[in-house]
Amino acid sequence: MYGGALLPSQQSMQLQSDLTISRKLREKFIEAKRVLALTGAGVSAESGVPTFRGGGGAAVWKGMPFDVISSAQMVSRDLAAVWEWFDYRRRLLSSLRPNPAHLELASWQTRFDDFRLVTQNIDGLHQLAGSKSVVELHGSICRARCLTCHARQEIDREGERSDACMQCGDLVRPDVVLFGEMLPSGAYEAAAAAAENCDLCFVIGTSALVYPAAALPTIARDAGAFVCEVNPERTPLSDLCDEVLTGKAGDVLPLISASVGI
Ligand code: BJW
Ligand code: ZN
Repeated sequence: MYGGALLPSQQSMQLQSDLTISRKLREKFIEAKRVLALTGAGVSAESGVPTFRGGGGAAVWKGMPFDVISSAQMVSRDLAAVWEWFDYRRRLLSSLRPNPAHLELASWQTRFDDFRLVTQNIDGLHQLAGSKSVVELHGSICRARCLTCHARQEIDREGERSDACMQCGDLVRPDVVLFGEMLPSGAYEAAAAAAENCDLCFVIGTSALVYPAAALPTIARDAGAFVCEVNPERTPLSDLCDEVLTGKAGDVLPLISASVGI
């Protein structure tokens, strides 16, 4: 049992910050059976992973906007440059650790009957925090994929990687979803099914600009779920959400749990 019963007089709960968790969200959090959390780059920001957009600008690598270097066209045109960009980021990641937001989400997987964590992040920090069965919509920076036979191979976070496929010897590319590419087979379908079936949906640390991931909260809302956004900034989804918690994920997610006494 979770010690989360609400007292009738409690309409909402003011926590040790300006943040107020509504009574409705607390009730949903206690009662929900099927919960979906969609995460984006903001959830890893407090671990030191740069976001793509925000602060009035977008990520740039050697003068190239990230949507140019992280594009399908660039894989065809200059695979070496694409690898240089991903190798740089993988090395940067090797010293970074999960933050309280990743850890809180990992603890939620045992709290609900059915908890689905769907991430747009490729950094593997959810898994390092202990989350299992994470749906990775945009792939992983810790895998490579063969250009010819599509076989996947793991890349050591800290070590060297091979340029060649272990199955057929052809060149490999990062196993990530670049602009204009399809999502991995089954990943979006699994995420959309979770959105259609959830009682409660959290949208955490995403600008909600990239599709089809950005469509998931709308699917959940249309199917009757309570949708809660956690982000220091407003996004195009804010207006459709039942609750918007303005703040950093590493502060807000532990406060949600604390508001129901766990
Ligand atoms: C905090 C915080 C803290 C800060 N706590 N929060 C429909 C309409 C229009 C276009 C399309 C459409 N459907 C498809 C498209 C095309 C395209 C698309 O969406 N384009 C839009 C940009 C217009 N989509 C695609 O191409 C997708 N493929 C596809 O649809 O296939 C079908 C198809 C194929 C061919 C033709 C047509 C259709 C694939 C998208 C792949 C995205 N890939 C990237 C790069 C991955 C590799 C790499 O890492 O380099 O994935 S792009 C980049 O954006 C990355 C992210 O996963 C993704 C989302 O970004 P995210 O996570 O939201 O991060 P930010 O930086 O944008 O936001 C951070 C947020 O955190 C901010 O809100 C901050 O406020 C917040 N924050 N600190 C909480 N502490
Ligand atoms: Zn191969």
